[in-house]
Amino acid sequence: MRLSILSSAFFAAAALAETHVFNWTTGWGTANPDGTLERPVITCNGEFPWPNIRVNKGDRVEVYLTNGFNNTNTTLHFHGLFQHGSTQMDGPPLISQCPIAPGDTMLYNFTVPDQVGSFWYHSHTEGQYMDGMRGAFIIEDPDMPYDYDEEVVIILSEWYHDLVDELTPKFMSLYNPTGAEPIPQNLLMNNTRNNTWIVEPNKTYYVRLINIGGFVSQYLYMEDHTFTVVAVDGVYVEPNETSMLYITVAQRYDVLITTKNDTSKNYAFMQMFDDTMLDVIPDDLVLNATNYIVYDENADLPGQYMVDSIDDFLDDFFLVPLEKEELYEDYDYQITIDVVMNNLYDGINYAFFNNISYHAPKVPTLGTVLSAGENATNAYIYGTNTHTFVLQKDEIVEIVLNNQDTGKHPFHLHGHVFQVVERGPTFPDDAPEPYNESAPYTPPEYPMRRDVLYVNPNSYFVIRFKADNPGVWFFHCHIEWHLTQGLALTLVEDPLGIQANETLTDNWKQICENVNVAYTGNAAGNDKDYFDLTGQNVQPKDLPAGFTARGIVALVFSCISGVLGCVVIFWYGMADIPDMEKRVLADLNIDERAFLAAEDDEEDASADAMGSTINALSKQGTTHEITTSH
Ligand SMILES: *[C@@H]1O[C@H](CO)[C@@H](O)[C@H](O)[C@H]1NC(C)=O
Ligand SMILES: *[C@@H]1O[C@H](CO)[C@@H](O)[C@H](O)[C@H]1NC(C)=O
Ligand SMILES: *[C@@H]1O[C@H](CO)[C@@H](O)[C@H](O)[C@H]1NC(C)=O
Ligand SMILES: *[C@@H]1O[C@H](CO)[C@@H](O)[C@H](O)[C@H]1NC(C)=O
Ligand SMILES: *[C@@H]1O[C@H](CO)[C@@H](O)[C@H](O)[C@H]1NC(C)=O
Ligand SMILES: *[C@@H]1O[C@H](CO)[C@@H](O)[C@H](O)[C@H]1NC(C)=O
Ligand SMILES: *[C@@H]1O[C@H](CO)[C@@H](O)[C@H](O)[C@H]1NC(C)=O
Ligand SMILES: *[C@@H]1O[C@H](CO)[C@@H](O)[C@H](O)[C@H]1NC(C)=O
Ligand SMILES: *[C@@H]1O[C@H](CO)[C@@H](O)[C@H](O)[C@H]1NC(C)=O
Ligand SMILES: *[C@@H]1O[C@H](CO)[C@@H](O)[C@H](O)[C@H]1NC(C)=O
Ligand SMILES: *[C@@H]1O[C@H](CO)[C@@H](O)[C@H](O)[C@H]1NC(C)=O
Ligand SMILES: *[C@@H]1O[C@H](CO)[C@@H](O)[C@H](O)[C@H]1NC(C)=O
Ligand SMILES: [Cu+2]
Repeated sequence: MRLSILSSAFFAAAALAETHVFNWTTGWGTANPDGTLERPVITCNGEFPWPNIRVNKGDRVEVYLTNGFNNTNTTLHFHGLFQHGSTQMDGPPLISQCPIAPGDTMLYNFTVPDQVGSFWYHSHTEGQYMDGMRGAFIIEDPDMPYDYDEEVVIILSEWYHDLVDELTPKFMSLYNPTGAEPIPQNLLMNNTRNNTWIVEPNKTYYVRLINIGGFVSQYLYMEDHTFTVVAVDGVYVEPNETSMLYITVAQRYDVLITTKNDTSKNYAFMQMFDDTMLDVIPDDLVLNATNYIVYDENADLPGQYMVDSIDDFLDDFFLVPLEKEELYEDYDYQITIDVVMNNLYDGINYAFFNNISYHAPKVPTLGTVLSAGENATNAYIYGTNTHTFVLQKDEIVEIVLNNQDTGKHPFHLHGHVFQVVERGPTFPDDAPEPYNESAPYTPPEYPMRRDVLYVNPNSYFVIRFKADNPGVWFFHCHIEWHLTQGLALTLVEDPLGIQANETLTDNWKQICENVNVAYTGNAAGNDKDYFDLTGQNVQPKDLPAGFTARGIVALVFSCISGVLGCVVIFWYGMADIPDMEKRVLADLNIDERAFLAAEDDEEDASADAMGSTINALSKQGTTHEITTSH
């Protein structure tokens, strides 16, 4: 009797599990989401925006993704999914798959057995998602713990007028030595400005807020309504009511919003840029975007709603998961990484974990895992610039992240949600504080869990997770600009477990062959000797000794103001380096003859202007002595 009940329940569940097939081809079209400029956007089967997807827990998803671009590779990542046993479907190029070449089709085939809630999908290639290749991915819960009347998805993002392909070369340039990120033109809600949400009175809405942006965090607040947070990043939490949310890119907040009984008035739903993340704030940038909660379409629309302070946003650190998971008391393996932004030999500003800026290997890291046999447990074979850590099956891993940068960064771990053990407050620029493990501290009993967590400026966070999901998982800043700068590392979790349980599909291998990328061998593509990394991809060399990042800034200042020509600046301590001038010019790929000619013509003018550069620099606190040459 008992057996038959069990088996019919089993068959009922199996019968209900559906397979959803999507046949998507990328391409270009035009759209005008912010109402101010029609521009090229990435389309899905010729349509923009990309669809929001909805499946049930336990379903299978099969996405045939055809690269319809003629001149660029692509890939697709399903953000927040664990991909148990299917790390090859996770999406990041040269980590868990090869880039999909133009004209080629990859089948993303996976199930969603053990997760519910608000997720999203996006291209994981070259910032493509900021041009529109992204959408919501919702997994319905048959056992939803909260009551509500209706469900609504709201996607949020920033929007640029220029294409990523135009912005990236300007961003990753000698002439942008401080790594200033491009400034977006607008904030969008549901891919539009001034979004109208028509509500019914006296109803509770389950609202999935998903930030599908690539750079800026947003504050969210509503006129005379409150959010009750019930889930973050696919993890239910004890309800927490707040009037203000702070949502970084890639984060999700599921909230309950109860509408009023009275329908006579409409209300504002505000999005506000976290303008501390912007290097400059153009005069015409609308920092506060007004959207509408509409009860009566014939009534007036509200103007901007102002608040006294944005400081009282809900601090996600204090949320308590509904499903209690005790703090992992101790860790087995600790990874400590310092976030640094700095210039290399080519003058470009890169981002680093410790002294490593991520550069992709020649063989996708998963290919190395699956071809290396027993040597897959040795991190060395994955190459220097993939910054790979090998994790043992089921060990408790702690990541300590010290932010030596003055900005906030939202970090994302693929394949897991992690416990948030500690997050430091903002510290001043001149006194950053790393994590001090021996300082007395009582961590939360049931720490918050999520898959994207921001770190405060000049501060730190500490997270823990159990290495119970064999796979190759990327850990990176979700600001696309910073990922381009290399703010990423690779976790190879239980490599022998991956070998035991995962077989590459023929399609996966074909994708590699069609783009001419080997899928066996070490990071350098050597499949004879896994310990010979000759020819691996590495980051540019360091700046010459004595030459500082600030020196690059000063040099570029003097080079880009055309009147001046190029003037070489000698820093204190640099004057006695032989051929400094030649080396710096060569290092920065500046044509020496042009430089010398300009220098002769402009020497006097330069000296004056140099003075002001020096003043500007000394105002910024440099202690170096600066003199011009000759
Ligand atoms: C996907 O669509 C393309 C173009 O419409 C078609 O040629 C292809 O057969 C379809 N593939 C699948 C698996 O349905
Ligand atoms: C949104 O409203 C602003 C003024 O509040 C207006 O300037 C703008 O044109 C509107 N945009 C759209 C897309 O309707
Ligand atoms: C490639 O696609 C772009 C954008 O659609 C188009 O402008 C360009 O002409 C195409 N190039 C070729 C060689 O087809
Ligand atoms: C596509 O990826 C391959 C392999 O990484 C690379 O060699 C090629 O340059 C890429 N194509 C483009 C257009 O970026
Ligand atoms: C997707 O994967 C499942 C499990 O491996 C397999 O049975 C199914 O045939 C795959 N789908 C396609 C279209 O290959
Ligand atoms: C946002 O768009 C989705 C469809 O993509 C729609 O279901 C939802 O109601 C919209 N929400 C608002 C607030 O406009
Ligand atoms: C609000 O809804 C509840 C039931 O959901 C109902 O009992 C109540 O009368 C409604 N109030 C108004 C003012 O519509
Ligand atoms: C609407 O009315 C119901 C009862 O009629 C009450 O319980 C509820 O609190 C009211 N809602 C609001 C937002 O005032
Ligand atoms: C934006 O909103 C904030 C908070 O309500 C307010 O202090 C600020 O003045 C607003 N800025 C503009 C330009 O309206
Ligand atoms: C709600 O959030 C606040 C911090 O914003 C925190 O102090 C409080 O403990 C939280 N309560 C619950 C039940 O999560
Ligand atoms: C692992 O590396 C060692 C040392 O290079 C080599 O002797 C051995 O054959 C390798 N094992 C496999 C399975 O490739
Ligand atoms: C392989 O997967 C099965 C089922 O998910 C699991 O029970 C087993 O432990 C895995 N084996 C390894 C070596 O990870
Ligand atoms: Cu970042």
